[in-house]
Amino acid sequence: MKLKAGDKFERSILANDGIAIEIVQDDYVIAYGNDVDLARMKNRGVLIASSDLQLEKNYRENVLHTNDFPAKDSIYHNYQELTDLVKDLAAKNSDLIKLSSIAVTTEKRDMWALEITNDPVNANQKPGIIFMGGHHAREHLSVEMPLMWAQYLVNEFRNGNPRITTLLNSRVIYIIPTVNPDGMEYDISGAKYQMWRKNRSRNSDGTYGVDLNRNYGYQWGTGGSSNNTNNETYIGAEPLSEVETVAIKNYIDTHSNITILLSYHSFSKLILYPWGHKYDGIEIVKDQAVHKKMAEKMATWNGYAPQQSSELYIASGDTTDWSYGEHKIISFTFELDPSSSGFGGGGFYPGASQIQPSFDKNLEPMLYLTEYADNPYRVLNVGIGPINP
Ligand code: 0X9
Ligand code: ZN
Repeated sequence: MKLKAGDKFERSILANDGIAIEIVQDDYVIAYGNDVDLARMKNRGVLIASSDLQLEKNYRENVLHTNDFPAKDSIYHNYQELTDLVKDLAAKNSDLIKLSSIAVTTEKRDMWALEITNDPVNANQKPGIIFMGGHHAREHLSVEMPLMWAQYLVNEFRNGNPRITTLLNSRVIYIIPTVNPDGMEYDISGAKYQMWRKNRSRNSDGTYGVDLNRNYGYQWGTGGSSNNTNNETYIGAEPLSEVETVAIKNYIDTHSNITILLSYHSFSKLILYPWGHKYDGIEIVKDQAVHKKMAEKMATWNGYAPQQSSELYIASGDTTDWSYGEHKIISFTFELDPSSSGFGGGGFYPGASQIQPSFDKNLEPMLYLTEYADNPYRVLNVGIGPINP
């Protein structure tokens, strides 16, 4: 649906009403809504159009598959393929990768974490950085990025790439390809994409799903999220009510060497950083400066727009407000390609051709963040200093 909203304040009012905003334009936003959402928005007087023709066209083109990606998107990994890939990669590179299951989801799927370094025994003493994808079920491109990153690191290390050798000798890279295994499977479970966002928890009233990016425990439920179990941005019964978010929390809590976090989402081509739950910037001046400087630097490589999360709209309980708020980890959300769902953009389902270009443009940002994991504040010194082993 197309909804009237001319600034971050008007967008936040919609976010407060449980709407998951996907595209922000100067005077309107696009969001996906069910009939109840549509009626509510009509009542509010903000409904411009109930559908987006291009979106519907994309949707129709993706029909006629069963329990897997449609043929044209088969290069994307379903859960079994993802599991096979990480197990195989870890088995063949046991000197570099430790694979662990950090939780078992409601539907009994393992949530995989890879720990990649050239010195697994002393991993915890090395500066760490964490990459994750797939918080939102339909954002499949966000799962491919961390998967490709893991493979890239191993391949380039084996090829003797000196930059990667230095990185794996001096850093530990934690990769959680999907935070929402149940949701990603559900999204491809029918004859067409389900356009699903949340996980697959059974709520007390029989509805399904909690928005994992509203369920973290920092300033949880303070805005831009919904108490309504049916809504896209349902916060859950309490902070960290979900096995998936608890798994991430425990993993980060117990890896105090992690200094930087990147959570992949899609889409809109943005680089976001805290705060998301309020309009104020980060109070600690040097932390605000590091986020801003890093975001702006990364934007020169991937062409995404760097900004504070709440410039988009207020949202509380997201990953990065928690990881920064709780642990002072320098934290980013990337909203990957495409920029829109219109004019062949593809929205959540941009197709196979988008995977490699998205990885290529985000490779330098990932390398950059990893290099600075020893001390992100180094970016505040002029120039890019040498890597600190
Ligand atoms: O709303 C979200 O969870 C993220 N966007 S998405 O389209 N992938 O759902 C953005 C979260 C960024 N945080 C804030 N805007 N506070
Ligand atoms: Zn998302």
